[in-house]
Amino acid sequence: MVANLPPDYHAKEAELKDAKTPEEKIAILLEMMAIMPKHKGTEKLQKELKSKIARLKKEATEKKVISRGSPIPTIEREGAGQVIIAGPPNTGKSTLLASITKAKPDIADYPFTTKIPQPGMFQYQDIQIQMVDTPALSSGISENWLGDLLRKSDMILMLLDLTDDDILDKMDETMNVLEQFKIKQQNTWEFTKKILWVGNKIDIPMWKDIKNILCELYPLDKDLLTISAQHLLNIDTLGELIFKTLDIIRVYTKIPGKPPEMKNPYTISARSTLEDLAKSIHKDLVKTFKYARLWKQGKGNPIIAGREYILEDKDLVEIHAEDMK
Ligand SMILES: Nc1nc2c(ncn2[C@@H]2O[C@H](COP(=O)(O)OP(=O)(O)O)[C@@H](O)[C@H]2O)c(=O)[nH]1
Ligand SMILES: [Mg+2]
Repeated sequence: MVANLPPDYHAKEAELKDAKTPEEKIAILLEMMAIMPKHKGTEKLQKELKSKIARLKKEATEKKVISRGSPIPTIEREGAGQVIIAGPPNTGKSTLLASITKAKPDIADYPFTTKIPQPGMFQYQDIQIQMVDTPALSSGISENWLGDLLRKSDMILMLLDLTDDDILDKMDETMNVLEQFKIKQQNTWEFTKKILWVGNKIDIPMWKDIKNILCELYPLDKDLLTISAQHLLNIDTLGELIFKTLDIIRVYTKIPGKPPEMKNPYTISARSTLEDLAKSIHKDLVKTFKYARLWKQGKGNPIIAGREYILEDKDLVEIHAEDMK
């Protein structure tokens, strides 16, 4: 029996007795780990809890193969792209969604607050990007639908907590789940999805030390954007990097003889041609397309461009089509 454990800890212990599923038990045990003071006197207890969690995770994974019937959450894609905010527990995923969109997810200082995915729209300059908050990536707890959601998305925003002493364990676990979901190849740093790596909570000074520890083991040095979701630090850069990672461009259009439509640009994959643009405007336009007058951003005179012309961000396009009558 360890003396001097905080009352919260004992409350969780009581909760644990009532928990039924391995998932519930793991969530409570992780909370107990978080609450427990970390010193010599609690080392044995920490070990016990860790091995209990490991056992339950194994049990949960085995059970998952046969459990069926619960509704599978899916999120319909909206806007210029779908970005899934993923990561270990308590890294600030829900805080980020609440900070940059109008969505109101639950936020709490204990793990596994978020149980189902929740979308919100992020306004980046003149386009809207869909951000989806998700439950933590955790082996034994993460369900297959989360893997589906990640694989179907346009990109993953992997949010890490740069104030977490256990960041290496969390990364290890995250990598395992990504492998299980077939998003990461085993023993390589290769992913089948575009991932933007983001370190959160840089309003707390210790972040630099933890970032160094992280970068010693993972090739993230140049690729890790550091932010504070709570204090809105580096959010402009986050927007730019999301836009860049989505690998899309904006194209404004105008109808001959009318002023340009500069409010609602089309968003299409980078390196798309005028023909691709025509396709996304209307299927008939692909057949009737003759040429386009095209203005480069900041240049006064239009150029005349054909189907194969490769578009760039912020091009303004006036399509001329054959009369089908
Ligand atoms: N200091 C600090 N705390 C944060 C920041 N972002 C989130 N948190 C806190 O971290 C805890 C977990 O946040 P939450 O958004 O629920 O994390 P999630 O489990 O990843 O969704 C909460 O207590 C938040 O207030 C941040 O930028 N700075
Ligand atoms: Mg959450």
